[in-house]
Amino acid sequence: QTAPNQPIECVPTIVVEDDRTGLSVETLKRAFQDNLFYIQGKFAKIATQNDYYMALAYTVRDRLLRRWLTTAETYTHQGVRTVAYLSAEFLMGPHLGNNLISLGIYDEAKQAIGELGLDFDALLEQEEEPGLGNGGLGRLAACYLDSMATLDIPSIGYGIRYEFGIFDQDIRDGWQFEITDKWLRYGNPWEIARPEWSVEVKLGGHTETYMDEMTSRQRVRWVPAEVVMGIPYDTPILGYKTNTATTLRLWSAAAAESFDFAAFNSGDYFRAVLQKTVSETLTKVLYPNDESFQGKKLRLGQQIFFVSCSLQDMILILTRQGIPLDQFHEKFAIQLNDTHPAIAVAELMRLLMDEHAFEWDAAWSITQKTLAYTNHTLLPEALERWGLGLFGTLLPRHLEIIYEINSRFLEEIRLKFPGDNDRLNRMSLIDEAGERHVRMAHLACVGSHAINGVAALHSELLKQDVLRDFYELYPEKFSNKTNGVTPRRFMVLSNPRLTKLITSKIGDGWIKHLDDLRKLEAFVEDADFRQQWRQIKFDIKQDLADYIKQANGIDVDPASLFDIQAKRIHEYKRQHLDVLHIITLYNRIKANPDVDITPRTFIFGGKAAPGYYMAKLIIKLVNSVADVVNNDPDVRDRIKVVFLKDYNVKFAQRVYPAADLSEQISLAGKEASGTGNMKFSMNGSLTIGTLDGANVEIREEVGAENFFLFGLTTPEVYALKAQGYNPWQYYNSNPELKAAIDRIASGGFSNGDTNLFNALVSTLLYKDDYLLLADYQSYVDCQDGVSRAYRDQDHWTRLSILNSARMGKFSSDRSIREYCKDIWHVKPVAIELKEYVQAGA
Ligand code: B1H
Repeated sequence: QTAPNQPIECVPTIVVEDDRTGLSVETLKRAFQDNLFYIQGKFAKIATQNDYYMALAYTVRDRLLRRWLTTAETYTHQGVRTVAYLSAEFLMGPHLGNNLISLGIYDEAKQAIGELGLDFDALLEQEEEPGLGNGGLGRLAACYLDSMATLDIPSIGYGIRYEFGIFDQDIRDGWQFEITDKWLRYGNPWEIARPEWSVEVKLGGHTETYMDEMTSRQRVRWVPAEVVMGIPYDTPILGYKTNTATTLRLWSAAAAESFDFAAFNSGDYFRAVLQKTVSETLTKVLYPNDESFQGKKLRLGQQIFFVSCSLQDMILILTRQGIPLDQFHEKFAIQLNDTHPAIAVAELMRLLMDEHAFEWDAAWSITQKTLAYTNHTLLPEALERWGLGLFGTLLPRHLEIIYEINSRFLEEIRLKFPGDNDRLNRMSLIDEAGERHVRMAHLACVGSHAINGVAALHSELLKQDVLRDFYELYPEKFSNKTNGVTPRRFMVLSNPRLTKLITSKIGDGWIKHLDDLRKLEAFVEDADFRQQWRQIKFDIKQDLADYIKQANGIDVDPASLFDIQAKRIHEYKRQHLDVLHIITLYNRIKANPDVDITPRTFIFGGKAAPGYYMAKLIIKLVNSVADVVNNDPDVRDRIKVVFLKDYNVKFAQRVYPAADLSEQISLAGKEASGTGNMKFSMNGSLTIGTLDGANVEIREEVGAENFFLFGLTTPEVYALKAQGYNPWQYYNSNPELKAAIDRIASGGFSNGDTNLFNALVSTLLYKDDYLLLADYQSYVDCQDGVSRAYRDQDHWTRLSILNSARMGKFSSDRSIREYCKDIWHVKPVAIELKEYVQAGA
């Protein structure tokens, strides 16, 4: 080391870390200041919070570029087998915190920012999250990208770069109010546009046959009415403590430069330029309807757009690597995230045949070997079916191909089930009843080699019910892949305090091997450990209470039981059953103000589809009940009701760790899996739930004695409906139920207005498709058990610890390993970082 004050001679012995790669606190500080100056172009004295956020984001991005580029280069050189995950939604949540954790520099960055006199948490909070999804399905895609990168699985996520993601939710006078999500307003530091890799997508027009001179065969040419350009935007997906950084490639629509110059030539320059906005409309906005199908032409346009872009991109990748196209299925395993990308079956056929001169049989073999389909719902209203008129207008060539697939497919069924015409009608890709439709789930089943559901129960119901005919024809295609969630985001990032405690006891191996959480069971009898666990939960609840005070102006007691239902608002999820329980407690208090009640805070969060009236009315009901209950002196603060507005990923990360009780109360047989159920439980929440979706497996893992079960089973639901369900019977014979419904109907939460909730009340009394009334008593009894259990805090803490300890199965790493082994046959590829070349060397 050179002594101070001495002149430095020739070669300095102090090696300065590179400002774009160094990981020490000092270097991070310098890099941050550099970026503020050179990227944001600001002196600190006029920099905004967003400038600071951007400076930090670029500092982090710089540090993952080496891994990202090296990963891409390695995959290209080695021509590795790659998973292509096709999804109309990727609900990524904020990137900054997650990348800091994956890089292993969270604490260093926090210190650096702190030493610069800035509030690190406020900078993280500043990030506008990319809300490019509705709920569970989109978030699952994001968790799977995290796990694939963490497990070093060569993979690429393909989707749509919506200019407006899921709307922001405001609550005004108790009603949901939608605000456009301008997430790109201040720029997105995580993406890199790659306009040089743009592709073109055709829409509309007609087809014609022609004689191919080269092969002397008849071929088909599609003459489109419109061509749209797809521009890829790439976002790095860094795995946790690994060198692998894969890519999320999202397509943005733009006008094709080369097209429709007829307008230019005719001198109508203005109209030609205006035409551009039509193309750009395609990726403007995410459809906000979770689990309800709307046959909109623009939506079908979005689907073909991102699917065609992605498939063409894969062909280009193959070409660049010098791999012949007949090996497409060896290079790529494509997973279809529900039927939203199912048009890939026809589009891959079209690309191979019309654009690359493959014959039908060869193209079909490649298509089937490449594609696999995940079903995410049993709800009939969510199944995609496109009217033939609309479909043929937008995709004339695809419709021809689908007809051809169908005629060959029906022939196959005729051979296997001679004379079974009903079966033919049920299975046809075309629904002939009424206006004719293309059935996208059937297309996906026929065109894929693998079909899976997302939880054990759901996969069974698929085989017995919705896809029964397909199961009978192709039993070997079916399997279950129970969903999982990433513990990096939903434990390490969102619950640092619990993470630290867990790691202090069992080391940090659990973050990559979640089964290791079982080691916590050894500490359940350690009173000191339980005390620390309880204290952490309390502190987190206190933080949420502070937030609620500031956001909703409601005082809540962190010692009360935090009972949370956070998810999309949907009748089948039964938020209003939760409300009936609250009203029941309220009625008990009104009947006897001194009744002994375990103090509870009921917290709701979730968005309703803008056109889903009943869901919006449920939000209004929650807020109306909150107004009455929270302000009634008889209640004496023993129960509180809170609706947290604008529930999104960022907010969810704050909510899961604060729950004592997680509400998973869908009608049995309706929730395909659920993933919030897993996130709550991992963070030490207990669950009250039905035997639905992944609840079944969660209960198996944590033990029946550690799970609050209620309600009808799926077979009981079927039986009750078959026998003729009559909600009045429950209403008339159950005084507490009747009183709860009557209080709503009589205007008890609407200042005497008996009209406001009429739609809700009469739906319950006259239809009740989701059997709230049938499950009511069982639910309330179970909740009474919850209240008793919570009174023994030490016992409750044991259950809480056991819930976390036994959640290993629900890591998305486990799910991805199963997909890799059973469906994709893709193996990990280690990424080796080469040494940087020293400057001047
Ligand atoms: C799920 C959807 C969904 N299932 C259509 N289906 C959509 C369907 O915009 N659309 O048209 C959007 C979303 N989402 C959810 O998937 C299930 O309800 C959950 O139970 C499941 O956990 C999740 C992930 O598998």
